[in-house]
Amino acid sequence: MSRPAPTTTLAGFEIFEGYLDGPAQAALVDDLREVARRAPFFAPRTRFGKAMSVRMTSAGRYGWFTDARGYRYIDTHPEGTAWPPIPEGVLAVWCDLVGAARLPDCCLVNYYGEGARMGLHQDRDEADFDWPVLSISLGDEALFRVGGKDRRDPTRSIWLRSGDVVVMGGDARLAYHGIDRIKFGTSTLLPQGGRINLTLRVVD
Ligand code: MD3
Ligand code: FE
Repeated sequence: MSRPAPTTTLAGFEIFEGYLDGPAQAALVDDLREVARRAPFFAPRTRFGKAMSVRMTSAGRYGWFTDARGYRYIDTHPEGTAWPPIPEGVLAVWCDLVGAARLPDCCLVNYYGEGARMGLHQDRDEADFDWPVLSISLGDEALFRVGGKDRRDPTRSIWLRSGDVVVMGGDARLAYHGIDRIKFGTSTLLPQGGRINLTLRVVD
C-alpha cells in the first residue's frame, strides 16, 4: 500500500485528517474494550502527588506509568498483570504510516472525560528519538497545542477530531505539546462521551 499524503505538515509533524472512517474507528473502540478489560484504566499520580485528570492504560511490551518515583515505562500493569497485546488494527495504522521495519513497544491509551486536560510536556522517556510517535484520536474533539523544543517557544493550536492520525518525527519528536481541553459531547463514538487518544511508541 502506498503511504497516503498528510493533509497538513509542519516541521516534522504530519496530520492525516480523517484517516480512519467511522467503521474503522468503531472497530478500534471494540478492540480497546478488550484491552481495558484486561488492563483497567487508572488515574496516574505525578511525582508531586497530584492525580492526572486523564485516565490511562497501555498495551504492548511496555506501559507508561507515573507515581512518586516519577515517569517511566513498566512491563506490567500496576496491578501486576501483563499488558495485553497491541490490537492488530492499531498496528496496521503504524505499518501504513511509519513502516513495518520496527513495531511499537507501547500503545498508551489516554481517556479524557469531561474537563480532562494534559499540560504542555515533552515525551522523552524513550531510548531512541529517531523513531516517531504516532497518535490516533477517537471520540470528542480536542484542542491540541504544539510548540518547539524549548518550553518558551511559541505554540500553535489545532483541533483534533475522531479518526485523525498524527505522526511526530524529525524536529517535532521533542516538541512541547499538550491538550488544552476537549469539547465534550461532540462525538457519539464512545457511549459515555469523552475522548480516547492512542500513542504508539518505540521504547527501547
Ligand atoms: C508531539 N498525548 O500521551 S497526542 C501523550 O492527545 C500525549 O493524549 C496527547 O501527549 C493526547 O504523551 C497528545 C499527540 C502527540 C503525542 C506524542 C508526541 C504529540 C507529540 C510526541 C512528541 C511530539
Ligand atoms: Fe506527549
